[in-house]
Amino acid sequence: MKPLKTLDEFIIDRQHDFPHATGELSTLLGSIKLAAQIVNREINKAGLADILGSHGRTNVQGEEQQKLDLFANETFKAAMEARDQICGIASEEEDEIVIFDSPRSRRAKYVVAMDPLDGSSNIDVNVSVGTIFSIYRRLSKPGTIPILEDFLQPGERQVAAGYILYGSSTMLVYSTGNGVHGFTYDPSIGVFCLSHEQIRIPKQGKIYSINEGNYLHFPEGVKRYIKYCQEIVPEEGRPYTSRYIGSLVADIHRNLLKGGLFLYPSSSPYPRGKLRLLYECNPMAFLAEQAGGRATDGERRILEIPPESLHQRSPFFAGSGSMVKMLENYLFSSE
Ligand code: P6P
Repeated sequence: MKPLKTLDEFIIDRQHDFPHATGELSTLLGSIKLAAQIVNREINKAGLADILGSHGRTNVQGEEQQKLDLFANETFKAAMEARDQICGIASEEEDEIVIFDSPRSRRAKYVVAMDPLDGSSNIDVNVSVGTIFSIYRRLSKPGTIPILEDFLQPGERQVAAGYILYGSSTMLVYSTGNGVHGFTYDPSIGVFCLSHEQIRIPKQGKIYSINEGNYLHFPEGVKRYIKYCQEIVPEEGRPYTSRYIGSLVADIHRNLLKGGLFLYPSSSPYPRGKLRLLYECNPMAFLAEQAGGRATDGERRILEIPPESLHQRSPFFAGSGSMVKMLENYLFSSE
């Protein structure tokens, strides 16, 4: 039997990878783990408790807020604020940055961008949903309150990023820049156990993930790539398989493990793409690259895009390196 290692033990082990680590990042990851356990419990009983359905308000995205969206947002905020390791948060559910103004929080050196419950429209039909988080060192001086610029950093400056997938089992997957590691939650003992150490995405996959309902709106290069995936070329493993859950964390997680390419292009409904740069594209791009894959907006490496606003959107293509390369050939070719 493989030795059992919990998330806490792994974080402490890996903390020694950072000679100057003072434990703050480890404590912050611990608060995210705690919030994930609480949100997981609510999601698992959502079908029973009166917590399903819309809250009757819309968020800054103009999307109807589900009750669990707000529960998850408040839970992650409270858990992270309590540990005094971050001075503020940007959240999909918050119009502006949330400042933690206690003397201890002001001294904290990290900020977090998060999507507290991504894919929440799937909750009512029991499809996997997820939490996505992205951690940066603040640029402003400790001892002051955070400023917008602390959050508008390119993704390559992330200190850590990860997601929690509330699926058939609940998993926490994260990277601090030394590979991607996955932990599966055992609710009977209340711990996340190391189950996927050093996740590496296959260089070439046979899965493409895209909402083909928007096909008519896609850029020509994307349309040609989709046709490439569908061509019958058995010696190259084509046609590929189309797999699209409509929940970013679930689609990315499957492709990380099996290989594949996730595509959310710009389209007329979403001229700059649908996915948000700060708390969806950047953390997922960080993980894809840390697992040996790639992530682009079709022109630039996602992690190099300089953010201009908290909730800006971006076209997003991420996954197996060879598949991203093939897509780029179609995006850059003119015929
Ligand atoms: P569409 C969920 O609403 C989400 O933000 C992501 O989780 C998911 O990848 C995407 O939108 C799905 O969008 O337009 O295909 O329903």
